[in-house]
Amino acid sequence: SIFHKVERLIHKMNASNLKPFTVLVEGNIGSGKTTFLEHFQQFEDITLLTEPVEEWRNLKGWNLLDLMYKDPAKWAMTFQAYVSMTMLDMHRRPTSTPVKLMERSLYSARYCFVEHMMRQGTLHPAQFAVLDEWFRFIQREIPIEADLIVYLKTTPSVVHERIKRRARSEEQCVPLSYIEELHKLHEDWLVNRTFAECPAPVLMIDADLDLTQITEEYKKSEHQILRRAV
Ligand code: DGT
Repeated sequence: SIFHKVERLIHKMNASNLKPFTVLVEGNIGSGKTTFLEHFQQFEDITLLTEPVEEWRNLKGWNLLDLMYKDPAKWAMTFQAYVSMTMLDMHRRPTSTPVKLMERSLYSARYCFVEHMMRQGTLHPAQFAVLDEWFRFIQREIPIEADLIVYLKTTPSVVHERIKRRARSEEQCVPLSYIEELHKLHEDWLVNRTFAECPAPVLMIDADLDLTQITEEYKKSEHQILRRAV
């Protein structure tokens, strides 16, 4: 009936005006962020936003991820500029569900990846300054919601093995030392809180377990993520 149609429309409008409970899923390369998101596919109250890696691998035919790994000094700036844009797009994307689950964020791009490239000297200090100003500007001017961070904590050697096994072509020459550095930056940001602002409470999950056991571990976080959905 027309009444039900109007009611449904009003419900939809209300839902789109409400801010969803926003969860950022963070963790080292290969820590299982995608698998974690897939686990929550079964719940209809959750919108899943997986990381736009495919967009990074194909921008008008250009594979920015590959260019960045092959010649970081030349391409890091371009790559990070595009990562920021695609991340901001995800942060801003409206959702009609009460919960929004996002793979990574502008924060890990800045506090882990850009931070590492700056410390390594891969980014020139002037390039770093531009990216950092963009980050500060966005933080100041655009509301970025974050209510909970799920940190998939791993041991560097464990994820290094996984990365080799999954054999994403661009990542074939990723050394263990790089994974260790990224691990330290995640820890400093989310656990030790030494250099960067942490935008939400952190729920830590042991993500070293292999696929057959990890579901149990994931289930432990369902309560915290879904209680906002009712
Ligand atoms: P998962 O599901 O935990 O295995 O996650 P991955 O490994 O598919 O996703 P992620 O974000 O850890 O790594 C994506 C690739 O992009 C990886 O080769 C690292 C590279 N990368 C370089 N700079 C950035 C950045 O600023 N942000 C992100 N997310 N990735 C970056």
